[in-house]
Amino acid sequence: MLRRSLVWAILLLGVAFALGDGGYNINILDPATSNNREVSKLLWWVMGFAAVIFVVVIGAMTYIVLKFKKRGNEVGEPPQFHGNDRLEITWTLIPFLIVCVIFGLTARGMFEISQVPPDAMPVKVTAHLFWWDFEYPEQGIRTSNELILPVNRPVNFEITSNEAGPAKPVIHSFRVASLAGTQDAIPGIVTTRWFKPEKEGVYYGQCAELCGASHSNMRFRVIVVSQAEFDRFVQGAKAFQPPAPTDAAVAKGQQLFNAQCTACHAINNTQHQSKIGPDLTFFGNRLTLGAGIWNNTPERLEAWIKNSPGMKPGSLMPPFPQLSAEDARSIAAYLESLKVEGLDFSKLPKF
Ligand code: HEC
Ligand SMILES: [Cu+2]
Repeated sequence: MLRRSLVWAILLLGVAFALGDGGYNINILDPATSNNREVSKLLWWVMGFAAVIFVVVIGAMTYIVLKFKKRGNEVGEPPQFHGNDRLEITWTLIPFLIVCVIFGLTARGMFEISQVPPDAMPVKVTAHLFWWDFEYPEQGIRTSNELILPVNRPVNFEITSNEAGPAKPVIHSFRVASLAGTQDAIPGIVTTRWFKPEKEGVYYGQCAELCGASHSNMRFRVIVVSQAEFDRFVQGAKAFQPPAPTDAAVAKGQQLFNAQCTACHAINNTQHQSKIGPDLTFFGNRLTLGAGIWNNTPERLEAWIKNSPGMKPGSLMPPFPQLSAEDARSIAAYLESLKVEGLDFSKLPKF
């Protein structure tokens, strides 16, 4: 019985590992920024020392056990001795030197990481229950849950936590395994962190501070694209106009959206600019839904519109049971039609 449950547990764990990251390679040992390279270098140094110490200690133990084991006809206690200055000084000095080397490497890494390049592009990160807001002061645009960045340009993040609605803000933490370590988002305080992404791709981000019922569902993506693609995205976002619907269902969706949803959601260049909920400008280009937890499909979106807290525990978006299935479908169709043509992030590699 026990053995069988063990086998099942191991099997399930294996399956969870195989499926769990949804194709993402969430790994600090595969850094895509100079900062993370510093950190993983340090990790390798410490691992190297640990490996040497392991071999020396286990080797010495094995040697002593074999050399001093009881031989056939020996009786009584073996000869006792006390103290060995040379040995004691050696085993104090070596660890001391190792700690000095690790200290030096750490200090150097911390210094490198703390130097913000002067040409860094500022991005304001605001963590909310349970989603992420990104503002680009230089470009004058805003995105939510998907942060689009140009490759090879340093970015300086100003990170905080706030709620525009009635809920009280709590502490969250900004983390993208391959790009940056963990930086807390604290209400009333702005913390900073910078990095320079070096590889185009979609990176997996996750809140790293227990913040409530949907902490584990508080994810995001960092989408790193070429400078040309980024410029196209900024142009598209600034000039964005919700297309005038030609389809009757989409027109109905737009009307319902403007009546029911714009108290909390903004779309660029319309009079709807609330920041209580995520920005939905060109939602049709989005890869994900619900702060990075599902792929963005019309079916999921429809279900989300009807009952967001039912899909994501603690979601501060109210359910809309009064909307008929058809109404929800037309709102979903309207949101999916909000698109900048020619932008497609779905083909980028995942990290
Ligand atoms: C009271 C404020 C409020 C209203 C009204 C509201 N929402 Fe939301 N909405 C939110 C919040 C808050 C979230 C983020 C929830 C989360 O991910 O935890 C959200 C998330 C979303 C998302 C997911 C965005 C993303 O980046 O993944 C969509 C789509 C959405 N809302 C559509 C709608 C539609 C359509 C309506 C109208 C039928 C609506 N919302 C009404 C507050 C609101
Ligand atoms: Cu959080």
